[in-house]
Amino acid sequence: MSGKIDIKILLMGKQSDIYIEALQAQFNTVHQLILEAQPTEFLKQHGHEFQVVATSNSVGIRAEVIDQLPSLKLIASFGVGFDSIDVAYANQKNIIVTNTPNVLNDCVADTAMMMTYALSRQLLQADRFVRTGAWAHGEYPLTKNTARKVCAILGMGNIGEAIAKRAAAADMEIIYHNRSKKEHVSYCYVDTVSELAKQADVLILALPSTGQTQHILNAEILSQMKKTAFVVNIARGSVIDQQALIYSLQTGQIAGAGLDVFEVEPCVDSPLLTMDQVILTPHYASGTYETRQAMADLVSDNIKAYLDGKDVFTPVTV
Ligand code: 8YV
Repeated sequence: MSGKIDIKILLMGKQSDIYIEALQAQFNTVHQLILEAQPTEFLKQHGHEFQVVATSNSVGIRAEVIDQLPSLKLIASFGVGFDSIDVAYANQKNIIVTNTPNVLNDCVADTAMMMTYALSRQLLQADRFVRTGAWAHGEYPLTKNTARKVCAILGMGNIGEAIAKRAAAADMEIIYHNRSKKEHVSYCYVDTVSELAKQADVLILALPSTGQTQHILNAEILSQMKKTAFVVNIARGSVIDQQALIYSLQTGQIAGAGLDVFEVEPCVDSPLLTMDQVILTPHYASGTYETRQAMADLVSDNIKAYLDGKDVFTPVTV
């Protein structure tokens, strides 16, 4: 007796060890589709054997694949974002979809603040200044405060709130824009994205990727920002027009950017790579052992709840 739950789970795409091991610790069979030499043929022959799919926001699952899984009842995803999952199609077929919200709020908010501090204080440039020996020839130029600067948050969901809490502790002035004003938060609501961007010293994007948020930060809005302002994106690459952002950085329309997410990932070839005033991280905002373990555990908990006939913990509907 292994003590594991007797179920066959189909795992989509390439996933991290921490996620695979968490599933394997709980469930008897975790079948990794990526290990199949002929995945399409495999799905044709065995697709009907799976009631549960595990995936992630980076891999997702589209309608065409859902159609190859006629017994599918649950899609459990690792990640808060679900833009890569055909949720509407799944829901229409009475397939439950779950994500992993909240357990990653602290980590993602920390990343946004880390970038805010690092941009204002030119952390990476100052580090290079010491390493290259430039310090021997004089002092590092002065940098900027974060305290008493305007932290403008676009998207006041759970992650936006976690960022605001940290920015408030850093003595920043917080303003935000969201689809609707949040009655339970006391920060100053700004009616339009354009007004938010104009007032920002740091503009932090913390909103989901949807049809409505695609390129919400575009050339026109970037051109209205302060020349001293920074843009921080811990949301999705799609929410910024990356070409327009590159242009605004090249022409000094804004002072710098901290980007954890990109229009095309992995980001391996872009003018951004050689810009000194830009901080680039590899979509790792939720990437700590603790948070990724909590995300993996929440995927397992959702699967177990479904198998026990209970309500799943974190369902997604559109
Ligand atoms: C990913 C993320 O989960 O949660 C999200 O939506 O973007 C990240 O936390 C992570 O990259 C694993 O896919």
